[in-house]
Amino acid sequence: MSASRHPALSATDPELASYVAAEEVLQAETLRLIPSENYVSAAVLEASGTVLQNKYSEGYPGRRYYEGQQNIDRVEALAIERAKGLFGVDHANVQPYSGSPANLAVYLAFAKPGDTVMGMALPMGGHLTHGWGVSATGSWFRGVQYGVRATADPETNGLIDYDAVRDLALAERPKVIFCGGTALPRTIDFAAFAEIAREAGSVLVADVAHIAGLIAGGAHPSPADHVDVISTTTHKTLRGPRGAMLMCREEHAKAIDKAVFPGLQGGPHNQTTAGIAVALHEAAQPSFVRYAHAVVANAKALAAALLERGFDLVSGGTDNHLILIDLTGKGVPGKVAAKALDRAGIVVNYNTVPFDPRKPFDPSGVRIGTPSLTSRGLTTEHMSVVADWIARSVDAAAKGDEQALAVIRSEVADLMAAFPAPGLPLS
Ligand code: DSN
Repeated sequence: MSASRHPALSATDPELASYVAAEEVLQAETLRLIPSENYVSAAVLEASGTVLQNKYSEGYPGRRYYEGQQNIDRVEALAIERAKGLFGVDHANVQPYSGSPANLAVYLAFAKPGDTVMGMALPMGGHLTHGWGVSATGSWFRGVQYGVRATADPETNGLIDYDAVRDLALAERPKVIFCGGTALPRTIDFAAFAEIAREAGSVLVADVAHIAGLIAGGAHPSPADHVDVISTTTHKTLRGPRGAMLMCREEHAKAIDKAVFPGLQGGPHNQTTAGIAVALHEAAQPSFVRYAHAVVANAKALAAALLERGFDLVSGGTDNHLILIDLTGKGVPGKVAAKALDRAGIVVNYNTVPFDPRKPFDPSGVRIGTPSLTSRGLTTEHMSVVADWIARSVDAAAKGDEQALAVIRSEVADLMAAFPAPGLPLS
């Protein structure tokens, strides 16, 4: 970080400033493929680092426990109105600190400890907070879990088994059903989940953290007409600061608000609320519609290029921003591949694949996505180069060829230098 960009920080704490500067270089020079990450705009960065940081604001706009909220109320009301408009919902709460607290608030609103709750199993592509055992949501509640199909038919293999979801829901009658997840490359059928939840008498929650930006931009169907609650983080495809929102029908508004505050949290992070408001404004622009569709087009092109290079993709491809690669056939464990890719300047995360025989800390797959590279302006014409780099890196990992990884790293840095990253001064 140059002193002119953050003069006070550089003067006060040069050591910390040097770490931020190094991260800026890393984010500028590398090809970031983690599907839950992105680049926020300079405007979102600015809004997230303001004097709004200095305020305590327990309560909601017009109903606070502290005075001096004239401006904070306006900021939060603006974020709420923008969320309601963008997602077509009756009510929005923009205070959850992040996705996990947001989901905890949903349980607090609709279930009691010991109640049965249902979600997709983590190794199948769900999330810890969807009732998985090591999470509080799987120990304070009785979590029952669904997964994806394992069939010989490539048309259905790796897809959510809606018949099994229905059978489980009707057998268990969970208080809450979560749909959505963190490693789902295919479109979620919210209407099918709604039908199941109605039959089972369950509250249906769509956790759209990964695809919120695609929904906002019209590149994935919206759950708004089908579910009771929408839970989302704000920092993935939505391209906002790290935070979360809960949105719902009017009938659930009081329960959701009460669960977030005072049920679970204290004062909202007002500086984050401001960043969310800016991100929602950006996501309402025509350019964001183009962005959301470009994310999906890039992911489909990248999936096709990987298939051509002999990669095995869970579900055979993607409908959204995310691709889950099963590396079993390549003979390279996911962690080994992820670390080699990192040395090649390509940032991914190792990930379980459905029915993974390996352990979560040493799984068979890597998870990649296109939100960040699309934010930098890469298009479908670049995806064969990206697939080549991935193929060469995995090959180099198998052979222990560090020189090959170094060559790829320099090629990656050369291309990325031509595509400045939003919010970054370097590149
Ligand atoms: N950690 C997020 C992800 O990477 O998908 C989910 O919470």
